[in-house]
Amino acid sequence: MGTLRAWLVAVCLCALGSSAQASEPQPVTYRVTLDVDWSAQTHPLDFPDRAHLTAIIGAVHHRRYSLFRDGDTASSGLESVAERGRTRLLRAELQEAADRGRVGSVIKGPHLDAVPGEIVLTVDVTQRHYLVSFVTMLAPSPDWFTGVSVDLRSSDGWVDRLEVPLLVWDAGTAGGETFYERTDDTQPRQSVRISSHPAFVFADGIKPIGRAIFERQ
Ligand SMILES: [Ca+2]
Repeated sequence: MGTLRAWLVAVCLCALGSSAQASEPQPVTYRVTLDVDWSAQTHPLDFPDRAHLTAIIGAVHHRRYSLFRDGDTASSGLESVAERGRTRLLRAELQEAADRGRVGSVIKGPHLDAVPGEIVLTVDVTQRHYLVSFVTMLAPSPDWFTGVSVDLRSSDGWVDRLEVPLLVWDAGTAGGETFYERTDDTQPRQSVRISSHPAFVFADGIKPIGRAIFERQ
């Protein structure tokens, strides 16, 4: 009897072992298309010359990391992207978060020289790092950016397709009421908010500058 019990325990341990192995993170790949329609036709108010989007930067991460969220205070890295389109500081922050296990991988993407236009990225998510966030500066602008932060899990696995609007956000780190104006840093730093600038708010609501489409490969 004792032998049988020992044998059963061994079988159970074995089963646990194989199930643990099966749940090891297996990357799932998404193609991400940023379909940017921002133009003088869609957003005529004060539409700036040489409007463009700076290089994409972001991360695949879990919920203990946040790149931007309504009401949060921008990190120095996000400030640097939103005001100058510079990614070096945010890359360092993402690396530190990666060292702590909160970020699985850093997302880097091209800039968009002129709008409207399209950017295509490929991102790999895992069971551990299932959130995707990235940002890019609206340029020129004081501290305005667009980006997304999405959860790609579904009730039974992974979503096949997800489409989210590219809203314009104000990082709350600099003043300025026009695309060309940037006043000193706001003190204290204000919250990250969806922009209420009239260039993006219409009678029927906020108009995004495009959409991001996630397609499982
Ligand atoms: Ca601002």
